[in-house]
Amino acid sequence: MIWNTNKECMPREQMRELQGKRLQKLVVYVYHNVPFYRKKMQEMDLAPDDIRCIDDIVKLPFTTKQDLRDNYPYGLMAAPLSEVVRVHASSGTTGNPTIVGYTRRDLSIWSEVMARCLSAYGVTRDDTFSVSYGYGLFTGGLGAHYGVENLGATVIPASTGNTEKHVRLIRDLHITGIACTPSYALYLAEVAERMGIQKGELGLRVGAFGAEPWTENMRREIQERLGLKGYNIYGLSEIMGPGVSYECQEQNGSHINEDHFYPEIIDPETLQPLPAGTRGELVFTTLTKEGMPLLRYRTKDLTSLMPGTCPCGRTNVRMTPIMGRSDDMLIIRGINVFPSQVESVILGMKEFEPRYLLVVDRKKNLDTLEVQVEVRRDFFTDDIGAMLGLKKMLSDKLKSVLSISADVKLMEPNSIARSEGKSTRVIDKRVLV
Ligand code: ADP
Ligand code: K
Ligand code: ZN
Repeated sequence: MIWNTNKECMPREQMRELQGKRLQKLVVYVYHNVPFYRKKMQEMDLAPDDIRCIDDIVKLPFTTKQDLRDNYPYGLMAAPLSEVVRVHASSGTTGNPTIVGYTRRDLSIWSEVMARCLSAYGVTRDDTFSVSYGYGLFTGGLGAHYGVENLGATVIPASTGNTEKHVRLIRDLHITGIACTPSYALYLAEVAERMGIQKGELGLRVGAFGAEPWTENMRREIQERLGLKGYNIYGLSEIMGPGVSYECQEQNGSHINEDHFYPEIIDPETLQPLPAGTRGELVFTTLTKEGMPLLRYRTKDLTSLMPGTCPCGRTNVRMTPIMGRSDDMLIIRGINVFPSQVESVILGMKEFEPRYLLVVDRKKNLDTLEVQVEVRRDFFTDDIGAMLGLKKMLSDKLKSVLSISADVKLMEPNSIARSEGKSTRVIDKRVLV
């Protein structure tokens, strides 16, 4: 099911032309309405006229999260506040939060791209869909909400919290779809199991999972325990919110809504564009946004673009699953480690719950990595020999994948904190020193 065949299946040449036209318009718009961009362009000796086609995008300046913070709260807004009808903010653990603003047209484009995603997952007007991303300043809740309504399915604005009640609602209201973080999906499964409610009774059919990185093994685990098919949804508040890219039935990469969000992959060190198919930092330009348009925003998310056509018929470029953010890559004893690598190993072993925490520290000038992981109830025993065997098995696998040794700490079932939103996977004690 394709929501907007015209835009999702556009011939490549035509798409590039459309992107070029939109970019030209955008550059004129920000030049006149955002002093920050005008100044940057003037410093680079760049006039709006210099941008004539989409390939000229590489001439434009980058934008970073720090730029958003420095211009807190409304400095990067291009539309006057009288035209802005909604504001969201991203969590931002340190410093100023990042504020984003939407005009009426921005909101309508947001629900359009969300409807494209949901259609690709096979959601129809006959579905009843629970939105279990947090409602509020976070973009997940309201973003998904209006997408479901736009598509014409029935939205249940469950948000997070009160998970037992939510499980009963899923069963009683015949909820067939759910949008939430993959961590919350697992937590929901766990609560339903504890309540003695079978996945068949729940009747869930489709899940839209995102807001944090997740692996294929995590997908299998969630699908198995909730009895649904789980699809990736990607987005970030600076660019729009959820709905920037989405998986189709092929589940081989996520199609980018590139008529609105133009993607580039750059080398995060040199800032040079990388050849197609190479992994690097994802950069987006908002081609149509009015409220707070951004030029070449550096997401810090690491992925690659997949050129070529998809059997689903969509021509929009796909991105591979996010392997992590350049800022959550850990450097341990000089080796790059991503939490997602640890997740893959743990979720590939039946003895462990999909619950883990990485604790990084520095002892006697040497980096240490401790991997805490919950053992499944059926495998947790008093038999020390068995537990040591389990520990060794995981250590060996981690060593072969990460190329450094980790100190495995086996934890009792239910001992690692659950999350309703994005999970905390890493505690890096080195940054506290
Ligand atoms: P906050 O900044 O408050 O965490 P955002 O929604 O803006 O809220 O977070 C966006 C970030 O979440 C992305 O840049 C990316 O790192 C992560 N993210 C979102 N969707 C996915 C996904 N499907 N897979 C991996 N990471 C994701
Ligand atoms: K947000
Ligand atoms: Zn496809």
